[in-house]
Amino acid sequence: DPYLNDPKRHPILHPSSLKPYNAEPPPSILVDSYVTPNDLFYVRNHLPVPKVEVSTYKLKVYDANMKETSFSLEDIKTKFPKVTVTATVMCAGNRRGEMVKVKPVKGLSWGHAAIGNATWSGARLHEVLRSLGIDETSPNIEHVQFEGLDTDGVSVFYGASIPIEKALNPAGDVILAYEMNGEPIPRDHGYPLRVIVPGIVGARNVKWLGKIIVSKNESESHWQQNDYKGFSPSTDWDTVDFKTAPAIQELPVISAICDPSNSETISVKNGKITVRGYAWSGGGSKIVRVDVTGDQGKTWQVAKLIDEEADARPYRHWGWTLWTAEIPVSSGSKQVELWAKAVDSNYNTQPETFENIWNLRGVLSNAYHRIKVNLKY
Ligand code: MTE
Ligand code: MO
Repeated sequence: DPYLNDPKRHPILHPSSLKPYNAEPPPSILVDSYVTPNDLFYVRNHLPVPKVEVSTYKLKVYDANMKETSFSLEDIKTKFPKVTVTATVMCAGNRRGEMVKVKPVKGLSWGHAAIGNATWSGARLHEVLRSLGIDETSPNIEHVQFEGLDTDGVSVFYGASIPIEKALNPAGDVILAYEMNGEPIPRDHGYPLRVIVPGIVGARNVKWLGKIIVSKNESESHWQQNDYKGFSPSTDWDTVDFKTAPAIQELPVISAICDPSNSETISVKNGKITVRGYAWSGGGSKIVRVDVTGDQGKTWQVAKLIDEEADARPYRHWGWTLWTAEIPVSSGSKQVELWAKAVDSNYNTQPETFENIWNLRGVLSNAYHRIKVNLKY
């Protein structure tokens, strides 16, 4: 069993698959702290967790001529300044469980906690690349490919790529991270080194980083080419052509209600209930507003944003925004339906329903979040 060496996991995590291991925490945990604790952070593995010995670990970096340079973990820690970036990582399949209600899709049935926010410390990718003479003037480079050390035991390794523009941009804040929330990165999250690509879909944040390849082409991996892409609601498995769609990079704006949870019974105080959740947008966009309604959109309450990144510069809002809203409820009502939607700094907002964003892989599932709760007085 190749999964025998997988690490122990926190019992509170709710698995959607055991081999490979995929799990998310109860959503209410997400709003308890700005930074998600390491052992409660969702886990998305496609393969067994590799057992990496730091003493023999090497990161191999290849330039466009396939010239190899290798770095030990110590090299990455000592040859480059250590920086810390707060960034949210979200799976493209977060909230897929809601899209499935329109029509079945292929993919793990995630709730709304396949997302987490952490501080990541490590070396800046652009400094590592520049130390090898790779920069904006290098010919024939358009992508930076990452390969994980996790393998199916035969020939397949996890891989993904990002555009060179993101990788070389100092304000892109891409880092080769060896710490998560001030601790060595846990095994499930990429020990000893993973790339953190802020604002970009989780799938490109490659864990257990083994190789970096600067190249003309995108990664050839299954997960870059034939997965993690969006399609029209009318595209089905007979008509889908993965070559026609771009790989997901920056994610669209999303939000979710984490407390209360669906069908929970909560207390009404002074005619109001308190609702808490998260909001986030890809590409470094800031969350500027979250609207919540308890009457199907007749009236919207503007949530109070707990903006821990208030001083982040434009296009560099990598961390999520937690929020809280007070929603009036009509006296005596026994149940209320709550909807939440966020607005980002591009004034993009979430679609109302899943019908017209449905896609066969169930990705980019960011329609209004809707729950029903029971009221007690
Ligand atoms: N990196 C490797 N090497 N193997 C993987 O299976 N999964 C990706 C990404 N990086 C994956 C990987 C996906 S799809 C997501 S959503 C994130 O890691 C999940 O990161 P986490 O498990 O630390 O939450
Ligand atoms: Mo993912």
